[in-house]
Amino acid sequence: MGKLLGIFLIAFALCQVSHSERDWWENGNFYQIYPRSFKDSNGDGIGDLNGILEKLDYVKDIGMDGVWLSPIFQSPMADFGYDISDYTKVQPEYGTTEDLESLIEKAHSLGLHLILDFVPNHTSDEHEWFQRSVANDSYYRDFYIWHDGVINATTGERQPPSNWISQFRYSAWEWNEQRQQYYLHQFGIKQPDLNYRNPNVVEDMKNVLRFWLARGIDGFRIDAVPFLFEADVDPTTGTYPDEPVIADTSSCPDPDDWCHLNHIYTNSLPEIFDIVYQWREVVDQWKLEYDTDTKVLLTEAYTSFENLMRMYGDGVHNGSNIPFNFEMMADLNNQSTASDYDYYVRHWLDNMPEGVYANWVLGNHDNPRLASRFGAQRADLMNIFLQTLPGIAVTYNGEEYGLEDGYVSWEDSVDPQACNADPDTYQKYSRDPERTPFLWDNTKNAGFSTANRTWLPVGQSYESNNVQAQEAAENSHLKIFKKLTGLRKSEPAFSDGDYESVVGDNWLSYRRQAATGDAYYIILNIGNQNVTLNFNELYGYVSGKLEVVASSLQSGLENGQQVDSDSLEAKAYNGYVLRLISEA
Ligand SMILES: *[C@@H]1O[C@H](CO)[C@@H](O)[C@H](O)[C@H]1NC(C)=O
Ligand SMILES: *[C@@H]1O[C@H](CO)[C@@H](O)[C@H](O)[C@H]1NC(C)=O
Ligand SMILES: *[C@@H]1O[C@H](CO)[C@@H](O)[C@H](O)[C@H]1NC(C)=O
Ligand SMILES: *[C@@H]1O[C@H](CO)[C@@H](O)[C@H](O)[C@H]1NC(C)=O
Ligand SMILES: *[C@@H]1O[C@H](CO)[C@@H](O)[C@H](O)[C@H]1NC(C)=O
Ligand SMILES: *[C@@H]1O[C@H](CO)[C@@H](O)[C@H](O)[C@H]1NC(C)=O
Ligand SMILES: CC(=O)N[C@H]1CO[C@H](CO)[C@@H](O)[C@@H]1O
Repeated sequence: MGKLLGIFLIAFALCQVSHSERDWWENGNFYQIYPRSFKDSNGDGIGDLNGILEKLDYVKDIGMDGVWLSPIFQSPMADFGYDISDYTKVQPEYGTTEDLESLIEKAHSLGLHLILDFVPNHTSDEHEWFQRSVANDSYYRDFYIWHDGVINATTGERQPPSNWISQFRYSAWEWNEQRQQYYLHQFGIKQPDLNYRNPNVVEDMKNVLRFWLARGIDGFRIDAVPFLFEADVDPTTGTYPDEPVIADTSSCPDPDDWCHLNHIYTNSLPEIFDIVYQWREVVDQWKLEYDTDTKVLLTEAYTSFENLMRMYGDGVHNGSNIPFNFEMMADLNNQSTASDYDYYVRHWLDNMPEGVYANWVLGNHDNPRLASRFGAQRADLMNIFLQTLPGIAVTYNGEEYGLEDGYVSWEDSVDPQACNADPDTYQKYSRDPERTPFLWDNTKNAGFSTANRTWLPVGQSYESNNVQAQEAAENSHLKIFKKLTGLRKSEPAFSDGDYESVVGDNWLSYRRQAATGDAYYIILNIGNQNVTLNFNELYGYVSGKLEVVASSLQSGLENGQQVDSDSLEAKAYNGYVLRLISEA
């Protein structure tokens, strides 16, 4: 009796601590909505903000805490909204600022937090700032990176100030007739780079953050952080330093390709950290001043692991709350082994600084959907993995119900990366398949839109497999997902527990155990063979029965069912979440 009471008291005390100190985003579930494809409310074939508003209950229902929207700002759409012409206006096809305000209000009424995509690496050339900079308007003159160019000693002709190449091929410098100077564009010609060495640019971009904070937004997902700074003019030469050609040009022989150069002067410069720390100060300051919920920063940076860790903060300054962890998305594939899975979990957990949260991203709008990358049989396994790791889980819309990539013909392709290729090769480059419309139900266009033509085709059959059907089914990918997000909310083992793993040939098992002693056991059979596992051997002291808490759709097991801990059959491609039942 005395012993039991003691355990109860300890458990109670720990629960109190963990629940009162847990901020909304810590160990939270984040959902990426691709607004063009989520839900169309006005029948023009393009998803919009009011469509998202209609479906926000669904987002809440699947267990999300935060939602980030891919760009919705005013844009000529040369790059689907990554080319912004006004940071403080909503692109009309998505709605109005008032629609966004209604969406924020509805999100807050549901306890959801809404995050906007912030694209600071460049503006559109149609942005008023650029127009004024071209006109040599004094305040805007140095908002972008301008240079006279250099005179070629041999030809006597003017040429760009350095050999820098755009990500979209060819020189990153474009001559402007009106201003009679070159401007820098690390991406498209229509996307001039802002000059972050100009304090007015830094301040005006902070004002963009404040503009949306004042409208209640809960944070920002910051795009392309490594591209924010380039080396400054070399005072001895008066021009910019050339970047060296890569050592082994056989991997990228074309001198017009971005990959041909080693980007030591245009990528991941040390200055990028300071600007992220400054943005964090802006959002932290806002919270203090207006006593709001915590505002968060999510950062997108394809850079070195060391740089990602530094993005969190440098011990003096805090930085990104969630420096996106793309390691698994980039490096796990159909051939990965169980030890690869385990490696990427430990790599982050073991190296992140004190007092921060890990985060895991398995999919986004730039990569094939999980069910297509790892096989539909592994759709639940990947979600079990994501939802049972310590830290923050980020889900790309559709992955929760095992959505696969849609088919998009050459004629229907719209992604510039696909259109720059040809009918034979476009599928290798196209990101359209992972951007096809959401499958809500079995009505016209899967309930996405009433239009006769949608911006991308629906892309797959949806008559029997859609959100509504999965909600009605006795079991489904969606129901499994909801079970998992529910566990994260209710069980300290998932919100606070440690990670202890055992790696087999083609299976990974780990235990999540809270300080209270509550534990869950996960098995991921990644391989194509059934295996029988003995928990008593794997975890030493376990013996008795295990209860199935959740498992892949095709496992043949029901939640609540009991299995023997000394001979558990884990089927090929299946994932399992189990709990030990004490012996009676
Ligand atoms: C000068 O122009 C020639 C001819 O276009 C070119 O081959 C050479 O690389 C240029 N020199 C420099 C220093 O860029
Ligand atoms: C832009 O303004 C600066 C400073 O007033 C001046 O030196 C320069 O000649 C102007 N350029 C053009 C193209 O008008
Ligand atoms: C950084 O964040 C930690 C944890 O929230 C906090 O205690 C600390 O005061 C912050 N530091 C700064 C410089 O804001
Ligand atoms: C991955 O493996 C699964 C299972 O073997 C298979 O169904 C799927 O087609 C594979 N996917 C890819 C992209 O290779
Ligand atoms: C859609 O197509 C149907 C049948 O061709 C036509 O009657 C209807 O007017 C069209 N609707 C729109 C919005 O174009
Ligand atoms: C795994 O076991 C199931 C039955 O439990 C069986 O249908 C299936 O063929 C087995 N798979 C392999 C690869 O042996
Ligand atoms: C990482 C990255 O490249 N982010 C965006 C920066 O801007 C370009 C051009 O608009 C986009 O294509 C990228 O997605």
